[in-house]
Amino acid sequence: MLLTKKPVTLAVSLALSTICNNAVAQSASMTTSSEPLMTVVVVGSEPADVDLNSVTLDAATLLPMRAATSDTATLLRDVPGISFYGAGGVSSLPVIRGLADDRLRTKVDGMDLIAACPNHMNPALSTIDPTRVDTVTVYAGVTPVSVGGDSIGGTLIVESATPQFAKPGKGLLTQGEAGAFYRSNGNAVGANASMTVANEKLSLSYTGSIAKSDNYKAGGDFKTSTATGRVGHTLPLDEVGSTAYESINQALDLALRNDIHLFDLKLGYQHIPHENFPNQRMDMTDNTSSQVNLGYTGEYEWGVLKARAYYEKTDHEMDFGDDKRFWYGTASGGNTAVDGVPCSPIGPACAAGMPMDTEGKTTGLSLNAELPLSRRDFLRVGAEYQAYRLDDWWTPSGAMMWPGTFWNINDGKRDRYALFGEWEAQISPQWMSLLGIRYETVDMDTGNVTGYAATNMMGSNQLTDSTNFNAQDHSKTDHNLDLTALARYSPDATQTYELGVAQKTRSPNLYERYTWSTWSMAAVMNNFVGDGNGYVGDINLKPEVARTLSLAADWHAAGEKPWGVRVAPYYTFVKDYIDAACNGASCPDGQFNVLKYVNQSALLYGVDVSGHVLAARTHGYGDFTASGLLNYVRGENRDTGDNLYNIMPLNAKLALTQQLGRWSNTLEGQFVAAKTDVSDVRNEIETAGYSLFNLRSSYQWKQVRVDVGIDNLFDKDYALPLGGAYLGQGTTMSINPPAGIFPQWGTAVPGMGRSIYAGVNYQI
Ligand SMILES: [Cu+2]
Repeated sequence: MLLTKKPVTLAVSLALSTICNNAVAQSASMTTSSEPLMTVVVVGSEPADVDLNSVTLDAATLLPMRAATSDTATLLRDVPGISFYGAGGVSSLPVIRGLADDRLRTKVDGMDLIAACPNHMNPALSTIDPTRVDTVTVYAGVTPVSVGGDSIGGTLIVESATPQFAKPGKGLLTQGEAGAFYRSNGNAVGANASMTVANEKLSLSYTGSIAKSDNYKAGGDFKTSTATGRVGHTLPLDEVGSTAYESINQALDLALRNDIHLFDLKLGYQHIPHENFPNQRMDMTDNTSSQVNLGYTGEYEWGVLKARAYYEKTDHEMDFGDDKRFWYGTASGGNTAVDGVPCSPIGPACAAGMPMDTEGKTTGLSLNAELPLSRRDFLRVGAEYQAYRLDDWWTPSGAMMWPGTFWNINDGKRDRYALFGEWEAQISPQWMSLLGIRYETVDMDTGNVTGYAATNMMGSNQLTDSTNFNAQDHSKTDHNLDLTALARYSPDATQTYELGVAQKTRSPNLYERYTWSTWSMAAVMNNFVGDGNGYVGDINLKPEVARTLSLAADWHAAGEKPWGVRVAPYYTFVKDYIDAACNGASCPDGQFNVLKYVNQSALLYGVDVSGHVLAARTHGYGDFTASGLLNYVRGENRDTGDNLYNIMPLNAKLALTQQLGRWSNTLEGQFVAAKTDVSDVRNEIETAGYSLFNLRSSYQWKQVRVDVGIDNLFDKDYALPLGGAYLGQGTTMSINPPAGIFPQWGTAVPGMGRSIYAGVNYQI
């Protein structure tokens, strides 16, 4: 942890803990006889310094959420300043203070992983199952350069459990756990197991999990107006199409400890047989991620040395899932006529398949040292290298998509070389400072491309576009400089103030620079944000440079009755923010259009407020803690005056938690304002305000833990503010559907209706 030796902010973690229905008081009893499995949050301790620019969720906080979600990103749902772009069931994209996706740095067990898909269906957090996550640290404010790089927003650090070893003289350590869950909405089921065998020097662990779900149902009276069928049966009218998924994760961890040295080798393999996307024109029909991750930590007299080498390979396939194989409704062949009939041969009612393949390879090396220079000064220095290779090709499939293979990205290359230095000083008992500088070179290139055919048939412009693209020099080198300065003042045990300024830089990704086809059918397949539009890249895009001012103040109790309040305003100006502009002569309202990526300038500002208070301490009914969160963010394009896309409207959460011995019960309310500040250029859909209520309970008895809950207690029908456009049913290749056939097509994606869940976890 930076700036503090305490792993967790008391105030924030307590607020989170109570909202997350964490049995705070129990966490101390959940450590094992070997080395601690989880960080302990102790109620009533008074940290002299409070780390305001980061939040850490420990294993005890994360455990109750396993029953409620299979989507690792949503483990962050109670962290101030966080929201989510909706995507597939295990692939949501976290947003920190209005910035998401590649604008955030995400490290999974020290690996910088990159989504290898023109829709970013396989982002870094989707490569690890929630049941394997041991801690998550979120840097929402000014991010130290030692955990940043090639990003302009915050950083997410996700770690699986640290290796366990037997205690000296205690013989072999064997431990493990098994868990299972069921969620009523979508009939989601899952299970996980882990097993560790270790002596004092060697530790071997296996972790496996599976999670699967059918389509979920929306709340209330939501009905799709046309029951476009899926292969074999009609899609029920209250189902949200293309929301089913299945994910299987396995990992083998080997660790070797000798004196001051620790080596850890993690081998991971993920298989997603299918994951459908309600806001994309394609579904993931197969995805594998293979990972080899070797780490070294040495604790020397002069400091700590860490080294890491990793390799990750993604093989990704897309096509139309079952819900996207039929036409929208009766006008184009008819659902009624084909219901129950397999979509073969391809006829007037059925869409041809459109296979799309992506292969991504990431190789990374990092070396860094943490050096205590004196009792006052602490230095971190490091070097990082990351090489990324990407191929994205679409094989012929009939209709207009033939006779050859369409090369969307051919032999894409994106290499990063980084160096950083960071100096932390405890100037006085009250004052701390952090100064950092980071330099990165980003080298990008790609080969020549071809369309399906070397013609411009039916206005596709494939030949013209590819000829223009191939005539240009594709290689680009960016020199990026990040700077951070942070000061923290803690005048006494009840208050802390933090001020941070930073410059952060992100180079465009391969899709932003190198997608080349203006053909609407191809452009709509290049879309990270699920807004229904098509996107075209620009080789000459410049890196985004963000300058941020971030403040935070924390007041908390020093006495018997715990309470805490944290207020954190921020202001970020982004030079050369990569936004979108109309690609053609005009982009009419009320329909999807082809857009191109352009550098413009953007402004984001807002405030996160969080707090908690021990409301009552009763005899017989336990302790009652109230906690709350409020997030406000505003995003503006300063060149056009337009609003930025997918900015979460004002939202708040209030929770009341009862802690009674081994029982913990939480009633939570979530309140979201209407989204009316929408992006004009993208024809972003407005969404109505809504309130959701959730109930959660947990009970821990010896090694058994049970979590039950009801999400969306009143079965509210609501639209996801950041869920994008609903493209989950019917054929999706045409940029705009025939008018009037399927009114739900292109509206906002409905949120999940009531879901009752239960999970059990047994520790061996
Ligand atoms: Cu994909």
